[in-house]
Amino acid sequence: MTYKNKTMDNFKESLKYYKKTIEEYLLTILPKSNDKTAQAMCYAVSNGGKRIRPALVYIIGEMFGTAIEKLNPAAASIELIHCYSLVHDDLPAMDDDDFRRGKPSCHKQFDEATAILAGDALQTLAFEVLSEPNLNPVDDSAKTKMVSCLAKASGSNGMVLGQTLDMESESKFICLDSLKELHKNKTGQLIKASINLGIIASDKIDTIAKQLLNKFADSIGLLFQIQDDILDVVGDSKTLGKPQGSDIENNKSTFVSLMGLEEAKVAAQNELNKALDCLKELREAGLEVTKLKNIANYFYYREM
Ligand code: GRG
Repeated sequence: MTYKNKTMDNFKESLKYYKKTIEEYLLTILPKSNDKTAQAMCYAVSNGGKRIRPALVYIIGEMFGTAIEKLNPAAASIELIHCYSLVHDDLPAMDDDDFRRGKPSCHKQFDEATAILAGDALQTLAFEVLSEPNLNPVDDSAKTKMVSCLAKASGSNGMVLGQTLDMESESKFICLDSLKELHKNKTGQLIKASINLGIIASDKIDTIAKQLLNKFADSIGLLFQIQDDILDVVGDSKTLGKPQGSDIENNKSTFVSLMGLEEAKVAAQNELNKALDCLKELREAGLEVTKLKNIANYFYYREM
């Protein structure tokens, strides 16, 4: 068995556990009512995502011995923001996608107005989960830091900025630096926030470790996006849950369109190496980083 297969098989078991954990928790906080928006919210969250952002929160928490109850609200909040962003991203006014995760996108299953409302309500639910004393057991100072971290990462200087830059760049040539800036915000900010939410939920993490974890987050965020662009060219539509080649069809600048496939693969490998270098330093400082190493490799080797 190759290193790739062995690593992926072992790590997929951990991912399954994190996925089950977050999905069970999400069921406890999603609305139970029968109105259309509530149903659309449940549909958008329960349609089979990989849950890699919650996994990052759990992995960081585990590294520092933090109880799962302290991590669940943070893990849920980031997944709720991610799901809202996908619902809105699929709308006709944005990316206009009929399918998400292999199933009709939210506005196709329901209707546009309901999908907009469901996205809005998923976003507010994320902040409710973080701020509600009955739901989030961390102390008030940590709650405030979590709300601030998530708001900044998802707002007009974070993911929304990334989406704005993406819309502005449609059918235009943009340079590699602009593309990196776009994805640092659109994809990278939530990945980084996942790590920082795990850090906030955990006690006694020194500044050097925080800096290294943030550097690691920057590299895996970029790696995730480069791999996404590579998969759009070499992936298989059934596995991806969306039509392969959609970026090219939509005339998007991607790492592959700007660098070519082979160079994009090299760039992905470089980001993986940078991420692994951060982990080496963390390991030398006495931290157990195996799962972070595995998730970085998972981002590199993923097929969906
Ligand atoms: C609408 C404000 C707003 C933002 C949308 C994240 C985003 C911004 C759009 C998603 C479009 C996209 C395909 C981005 C590329 C990388 C990415 C975030 C892929 C989807 O994330 P996964 O692979 O999805 O973690 P699953 O389905 O596993 O949850």
